[in-house]
Amino acid sequence: MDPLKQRFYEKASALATEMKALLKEHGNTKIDEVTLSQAFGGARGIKMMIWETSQLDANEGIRFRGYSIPQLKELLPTGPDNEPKPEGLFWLMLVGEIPTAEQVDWLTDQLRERAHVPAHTFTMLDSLPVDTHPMTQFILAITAMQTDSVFARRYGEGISKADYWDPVYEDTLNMIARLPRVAAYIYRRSFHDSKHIEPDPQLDWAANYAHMLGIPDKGFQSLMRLYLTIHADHEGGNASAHTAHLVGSTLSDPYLSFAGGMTSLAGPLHGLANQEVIKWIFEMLEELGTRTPTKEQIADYVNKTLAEGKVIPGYGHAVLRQPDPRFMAQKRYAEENLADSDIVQVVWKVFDVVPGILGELGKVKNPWPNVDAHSGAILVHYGLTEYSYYTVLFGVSRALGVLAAGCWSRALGMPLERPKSLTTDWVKAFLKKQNA
Ligand code: HAX
Repeated sequence: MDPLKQRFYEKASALATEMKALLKEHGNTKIDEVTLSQAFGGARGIKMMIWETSQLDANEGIRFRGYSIPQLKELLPTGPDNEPKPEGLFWLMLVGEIPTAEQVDWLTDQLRERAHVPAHTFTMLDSLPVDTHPMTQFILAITAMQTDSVFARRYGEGISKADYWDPVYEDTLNMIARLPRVAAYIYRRSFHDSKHIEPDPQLDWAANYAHMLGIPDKGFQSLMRLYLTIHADHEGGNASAHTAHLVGSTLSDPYLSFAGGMTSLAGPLHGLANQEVIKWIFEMLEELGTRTPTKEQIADYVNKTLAEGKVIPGYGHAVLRQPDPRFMAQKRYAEENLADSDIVQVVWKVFDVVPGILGELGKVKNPWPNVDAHSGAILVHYGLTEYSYYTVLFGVSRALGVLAAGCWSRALGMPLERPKSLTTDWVKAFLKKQNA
């Protein structure tokens, strides 16, 4: 057994035993109450799922296995540039331990060895209209690779429940290894006349993805290490993670459950917001006829967007109530590396203007920027201007979290997810009875 798999098995076996004892003793303990507003309002805040890899605090933001993003920057093994390698975060999320540089190097090698994408995936992609949205291509490519699912094969052969975690681990590593290749292929066929770039075996996972996208700048490799780390996980309740979790609970294999998660990420209220932000900024600059708008001009444009009944993309969050630390991490990166960029400065001015305006509306619970408010401007700076591609980058990163969490779900024997739905008539009858 490989060293990561061995460690995961030890950790998961211990927690599975602990979980059984905990449920035996405290299984009927109430941890929440549900209001009608929550039932009608997108299940906000209801505690109903176990997700080991990360947890979100409304004010502090995300913590991966207890570590904040600034702590990860200090603790995780880095590339030559001082940005953490996402492989290290995956290790941390999977086994709850900060890996050594040697362990991360081992994982990078593993991913390199497992990176072969079945040829029919590319044939399938090439059969699609070239202007198919990159997220649609990404979802189809993940689904096409499902032919290689070790879990699906072993389930078909008849596997014991106790062993589900093993082929799920194999699918997880294989998929993480393959996604950059597939994602880069989609980018090059969509925007660079299918001039594909072979992987570079000298590079780590994130830098190799940057290389295959065709942006040779070392700064872009560095950005990709940061980007693919900070987008990896945001506890279990967000739409993409929750969808992957739900689909996986049916014992659909990791390819299908991850593809399901990506269909959620492709929505504009979720991951697609990263393309919407830069689209909104470009449209604003075009309408104003300048690349250096004043704060007053931006405020007028924000008010116009709101008056048209639209949301300001990149602002607001279902859980967070402070500027997203993932936004702040990107701002820190931009301040250190590209403070002179026009487009980055527009993002910072938008940050100065929007929270005040949204706050004055009185209904927006969180007027602060989320992760998607900053990423596009940095990508534009490095020449990745085709914003319809941005959510694919997010998806490659999100694989690290939801697939690690999927390993835990199968190792802990999590059952089919099946919450209860109600009709409005049921609610009315319930209230009538209450008030009788
Ligand atoms: N601009 C304008 N209005 C906003 C707003 C924004 N950025 N954020 C929230 N509101 C509005 C809501 O539309 C809602 O209005 P109505 O009552 O008229 O329907 C009201 O404020 C209350 O909403 P909320 O409780 O503060 O926010 P929700 O939990 O319902 O929604 C969203 C959270 C992220 C969906 C929301 O803030 C939004 O639409 N933001 C813009 C899109 C965006 O940036 N999405 C990415 C979020 C992060 C993420 O998942 N990234 O992948």
